[in-house]
Amino acid sequence: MQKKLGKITGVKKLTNNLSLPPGQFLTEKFPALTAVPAPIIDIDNWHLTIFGLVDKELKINWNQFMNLPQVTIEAPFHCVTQWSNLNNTWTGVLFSEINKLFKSKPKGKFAMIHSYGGYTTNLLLENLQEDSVIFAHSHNGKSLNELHGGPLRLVAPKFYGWKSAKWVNAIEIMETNKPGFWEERGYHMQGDPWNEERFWPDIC
Ligand SMILES: Nc1nc2c(c(=O)[nH]1)N[C@H]1C(S)=C(S)[C@@H](COP(=O)(O)O)O[C@H]1N2
Ligand SMILES: [Mo]
Repeated sequence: MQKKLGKITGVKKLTNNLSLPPGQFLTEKFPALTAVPAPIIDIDNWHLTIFGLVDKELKINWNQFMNLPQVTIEAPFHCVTQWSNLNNTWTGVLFSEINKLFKSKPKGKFAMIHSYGGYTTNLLLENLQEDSVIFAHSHNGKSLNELHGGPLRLVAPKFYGWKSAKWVNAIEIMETNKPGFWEERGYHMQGDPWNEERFWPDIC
């Protein structure tokens, strides 16, 4: 794996790192959770594809990704199963940076994140564009291991952990908001921990 990094542009700190959303408890642990076994990914064939409602489909390989401007963010992580870990740093490329490489069509308001192995999760495009949303290859200064989503995962710290898709391989820009893997099984379409958006409103 080539480890040449693009220019590191600084450390961002999220506000409210030090408080816990309602119904969460604090842990120092970071359990690895996966709905399906971790996929085996060959870095030489790895791609991040942006498709759907875009002017032109974009396919980035590992070296191209690593040469994009890099940042480290400090962010909390809140799992819907109620554990929160507040002290994490993630290094990688902000979605807003990747967004400079393609143009979504005006009707494209939603995104589906697709992972190697078949996992999916949906987010509003405007939420992906927030400056806390990072495609991370490192956690607390070390390369992500395969259980935590290596080589690359999404981290969307303002949402419950299931939105932070591990092993990402594509971003689909969509006109309508479609449910991903857990959203189809009853998890909330938005997943804001500060509003306790855990499950579909009618089954809470
Ligand atoms: N591809 C994929 N990404 C995933 C999951 C998964 O099952 N598959 N689980 C999600 C859930 S529910 C959580 S809480 C976080 C956990 O991240 P971790 O395993 O690194 O702790 O990953 C999320 N991303
Ligand atoms: Mo989770």
